[in-house]
Amino acid sequence: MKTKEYIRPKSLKPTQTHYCPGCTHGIIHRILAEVLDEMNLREKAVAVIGVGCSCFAERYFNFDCIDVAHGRAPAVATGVKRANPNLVTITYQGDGDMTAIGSAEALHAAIRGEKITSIMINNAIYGMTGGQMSPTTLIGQKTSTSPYGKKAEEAGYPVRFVETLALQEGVAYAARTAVNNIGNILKTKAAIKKALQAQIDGKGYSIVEILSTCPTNWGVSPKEALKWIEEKMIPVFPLGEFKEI
Ligand SMILES: Cc1ncc(C[n+]2csc(CCOP(=O)(O)OP(=O)(O)O)c2C)c(N)n1
Ligand code: SF4
Repeated sequence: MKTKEYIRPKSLKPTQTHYCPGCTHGIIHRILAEVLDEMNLREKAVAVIGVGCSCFAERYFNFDCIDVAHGRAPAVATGVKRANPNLVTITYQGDGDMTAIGSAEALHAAIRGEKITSIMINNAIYGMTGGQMSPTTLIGQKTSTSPYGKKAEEAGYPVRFVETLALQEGVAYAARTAVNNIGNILKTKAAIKKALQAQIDGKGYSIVEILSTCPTNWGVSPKEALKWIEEKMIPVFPLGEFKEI
């Protein structure tokens, strides 16, 4: 029988994470760590980490990290990159962090064509604070602040943020992927590589939005959460590359 040895990427620390069972934040951490190792970027990388369930990511990543206030990651990343253009600067943000309080910051970083890369973890909810409605919450989805289901006439439609950013001239690469199965995990890895390469080549802003689970606040099992991405999220948030220059 063929076996594969699990080797921890150098860009991840040998420690446990605090994420709930079935949360795919951890898978995305590993993908990013593998990419940084494979592209030999560990010593050049700076992750600017937003507020949300991933706010402790600096305990797990084995490269430089900065924790910043809610929504402000693109501004801090801009400062880091402009101060030292040789660094590879990555924002790691939830959908609440990026499309609610940080929407203006992200949009303007894209408009300015900042040579930074954003990774947005879209789990259609505010995970850390107990499952409140986010701009990405689906129509009809029950959350702690929409207990009868989100209504478009009250709260608006789920925001397709990465498509909006892709329209901006300063954007070099924009994609949406998911981590609900092996094929999509591999596509996520490829998209992160392309996004970082666009930054390294000085082409402009790059973003990968990743559909991710929150079984705890969706009220489903880890296995059902993977199905939930497939059946409920992907029809609303289509996967694909929206821009590549
Ligand atoms: C200015 C500000 N407003 C609100 C909060 C409270 N807060 C902390 S995390 C969070 C939600 C984060 O959700 P998301 O970005 O989707 O990440 P997730 O936890 O789902 O990974 C909120 C509202 C805060 N810390 N600062
Ligand atoms: S609350 Fe949701 S996003 Fe946060 S760690 Fe748990 S499953 Fe993950």
